[in-house]
Amino acid sequence: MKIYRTKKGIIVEHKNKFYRVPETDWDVFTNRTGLYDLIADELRKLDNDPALVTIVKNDLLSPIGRQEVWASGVTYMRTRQARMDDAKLGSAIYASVYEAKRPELFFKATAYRTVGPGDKIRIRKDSKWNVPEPELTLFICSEGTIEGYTVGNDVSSRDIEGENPLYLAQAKSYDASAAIGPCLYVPKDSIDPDAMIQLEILNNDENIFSGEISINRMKRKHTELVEYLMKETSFIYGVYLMTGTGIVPPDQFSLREGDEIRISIEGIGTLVNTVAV
Ligand code: DO4
Ligand code: MG
Repeated sequence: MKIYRTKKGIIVEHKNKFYRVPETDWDVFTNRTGLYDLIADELRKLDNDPALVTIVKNDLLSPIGRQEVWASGVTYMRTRQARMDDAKLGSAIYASVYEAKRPELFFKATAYRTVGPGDKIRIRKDSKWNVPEPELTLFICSEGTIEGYTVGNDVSSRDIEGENPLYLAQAKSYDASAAIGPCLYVPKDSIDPDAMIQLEILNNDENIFSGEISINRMKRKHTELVEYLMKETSFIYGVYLMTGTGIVPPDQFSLREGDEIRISIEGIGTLVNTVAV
């Protein structure tokens, strides 16, 4: 099932039918253990309304309430190598964190710094090398269980991080640096372990980069990332966790104002954003 946050309320798509749910608070509706079964049961009392498709098409908001967005780093071999190449002060930390028991986890964005489908994401004015990072993003409820998934974009400044890894927070966290959407995907069981992530970047409707990777290329298990995230930190509304990128554009590529970024993950859908400065 897919849960959409829209300007006209919360809409659930389940088995090709659309339902408007009475609950209006996103966090109350989503932050529950066993979410799929709870919602499937609630839908039995509601009527399918095919007209809701129009709202889902035209009035989508980012699927976030009061949650924080966190992110994982260096979880794919491809990004381990790219970051080792970029690192001006030495590449050892990236090799070591890729192998280490403890994963790299970092705070990415508050809800108000996170944009949704069709919105503009931003690149920093003080950076010359900016890239999208298309990432499977977990939704974890406050009890610590993975209840759903969305598509995430961990927009990053490669030159700022490459200059000094202690600049990571500046390379990663600024206004409109994170995008998630188009929905919260809540499958009955876990997401297909072979699901593909696809990235396409367009400029004036012309494709300027595309890449793809399967989520099965990730070095770590989702539960392992969640275990570390929740060790000493509570998330009273639940939390989003981006799981790292395995698609890295070539070194000469940098995002420009007006570029359109399309990220698709099988089962979830496509997140589309344009770039602003
Ligand atoms: O180590 C820095 C961040 C890595 C990251 O964002 C990623 O691997 O996706
Ligand atoms: Mg990332």
